Amino acid sequence: MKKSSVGAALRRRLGERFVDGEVVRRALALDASRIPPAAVPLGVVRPRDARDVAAAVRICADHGTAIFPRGGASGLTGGSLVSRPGVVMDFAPLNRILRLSPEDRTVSVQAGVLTGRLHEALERLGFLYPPDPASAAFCTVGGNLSENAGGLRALKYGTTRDYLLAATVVTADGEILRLGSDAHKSVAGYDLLRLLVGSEGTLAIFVDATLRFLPAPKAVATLSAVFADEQAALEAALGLLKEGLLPRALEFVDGVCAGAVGAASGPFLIVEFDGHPAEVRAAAAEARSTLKKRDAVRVSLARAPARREALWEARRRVSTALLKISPTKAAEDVCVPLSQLPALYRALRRIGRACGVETCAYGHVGDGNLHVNLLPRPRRRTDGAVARLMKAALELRGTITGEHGVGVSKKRYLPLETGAAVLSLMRRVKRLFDPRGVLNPGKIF
Ligand code: LAC
Ligand code: ZN
Repeated sequence: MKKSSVGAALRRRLGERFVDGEVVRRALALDASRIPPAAVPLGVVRPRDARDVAAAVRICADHGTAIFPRGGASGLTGGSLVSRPGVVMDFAPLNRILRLSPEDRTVSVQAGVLTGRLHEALERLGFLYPPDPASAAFCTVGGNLSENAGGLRALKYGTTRDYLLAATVVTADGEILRLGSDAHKSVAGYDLLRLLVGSEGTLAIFVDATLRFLPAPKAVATLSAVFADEQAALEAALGLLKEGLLPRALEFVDGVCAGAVGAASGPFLIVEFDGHPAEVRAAAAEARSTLKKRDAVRVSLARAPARREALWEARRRVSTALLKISPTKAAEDVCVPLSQLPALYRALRRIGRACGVETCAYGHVGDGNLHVNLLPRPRRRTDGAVARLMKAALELRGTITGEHGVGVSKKRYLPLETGAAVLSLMRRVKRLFDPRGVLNPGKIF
């Protein structure tokens, strides 16, 4: 079959669920990474169900045409970027919550459901779906699964992977598979489901998923603590964990990032506890005294929901607010063992000075995960500084990415972390799942 006929074949099979107007094609070539797309896609598939996904994949595979699955496109490493000519598969129409079972503590959702909508649906019934990426208002469950999204509550509750029980996926040859089971535990054979989680759309496409959830905690308390300098804030964060406290969120925002969102006059921590009211009260009191002992300039307890919301809203906004300061910023996502966080922050400052780049950082310090941003002056590049940062994270026994994935932007650093033998095994897994290389090509490798 000729390449030029792929659009016609998709149109024949999908009718109006295949669109190829220029405005749509151009808009859907991009994602939040702001990496320039390599091509404008030749069309966009808007599937109605798993059969549409499978049919479109089969047609594309027969033509050797690349497919770029797309959820909220909020990824920061180019996961849904159109990185060569091909077709975008837009999951926006697959946005239904299919089944919510309080008895089973499970919910089945289509891949295009917004994570924030899932939160709301469960909260209304007194439940909690813990994974909470900062982009929850506009990212999707399918995207979260593809990237194994972490977010603001991973310290206590883990990441997206820990809540997935089963999924319907479409393979590279257009087969529809059901992986996992609705039971909360299963060790039946290889855990293919979790191999797909975080595989960035390169092994198979998530169409729907069954997730487990928890009862909502009865109480939540949120503290913010402002510090005179960043090292003091990081040491205080580690101090809380050393005391044996387990906040559900332990977030750090340095002075530059705090200024960008107008939240505080210096670096600050957000510490949030949940659980039984008495337990939460005790933990918050202990955290408050630890923070004060560890040089916090000011500690406040956000009691009113509006105050808590304002704090979290500012925190969620850091990434986009930094774009206003530096539209060409590099947004990195290194993660190190907890004990190495202060060393990582020192390395970051050193790298910034050596490379003449302004640096700042914020993020999930309870997980050792810093979102380092490099803010170059106009027309200056950040590559040298990024390479040094990756090396520093690896030397500190960490990883090049804690939650944003490799995508396009970290490909060149992946071999430094894995080594040749592990990378070669990963490539063989990719070939086994996708011999023709049509699923989200140009990502990870
Ligand atoms: C955050 C995103 C960038 O935590 O991961 O804000
Ligand atoms: Zn994050």
